[in-house]
Amino acid sequence: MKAIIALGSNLGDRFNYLQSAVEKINKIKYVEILKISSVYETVPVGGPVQDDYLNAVIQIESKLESEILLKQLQSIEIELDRVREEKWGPRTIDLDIVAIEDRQHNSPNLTIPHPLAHERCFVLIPWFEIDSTSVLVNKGIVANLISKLDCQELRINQQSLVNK
Ligand code: A4P
Ligand code: MG
Repeated sequence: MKAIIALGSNLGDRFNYLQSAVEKINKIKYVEILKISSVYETVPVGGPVQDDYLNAVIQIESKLESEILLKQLQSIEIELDRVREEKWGPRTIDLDIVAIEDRQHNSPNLTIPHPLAHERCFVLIPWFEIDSTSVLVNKGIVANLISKLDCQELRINQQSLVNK
């Protein structure tokens, strides 16, 4: 299955955390990275006053069951110094499953698609960049969702993530 994973960091060496996450995701058994977006500098949405984020999106091919994929991503978050203090608070790395093809999943641990993806420029713009025809199940074409939002504040960062 093809899945979209959103990466975010606003604490410490933000680019390095994103790059390390890419490398660790690529090492998960039965997961292969297919596409990587640019890195975007973004203003925090919600939560306490906090520093700006670097955000990116990757497309992966995953043969894992979705809850197992989530567990793998959460263990990478822990390896990369993630401490859960407050909801939407600053974090070294956040790895969210945005979508898995046109699948829907609702369990106490996992909601797919991610319930806020449709209203977040920092998810939709990098997703559109790597797949301009993408569709968010129940919400519509990503390009149309973007046209309803004000995404002016996103800035492309000059550093690029590499798949190694
Ligand atoms: N969970 C449920 N569905 C999913 C999913 N599709 N992917 C559960 C990942 N996790 C999912 O997440 C809390 C719980 O959500 C997990 O235990 C998992 O079982 P968390 O990562 O521990 O906590 P969180 O990230 O603080 O909460 P949440 O609701 O995931 O927040 P978001 O939606 O990730 O928002 N502004 C900018 N500019 N850029 C950002 O990246 N990120 C956030 C966090 C807020 N503002 C931001 C950004
Ligand atoms: Mg999260």
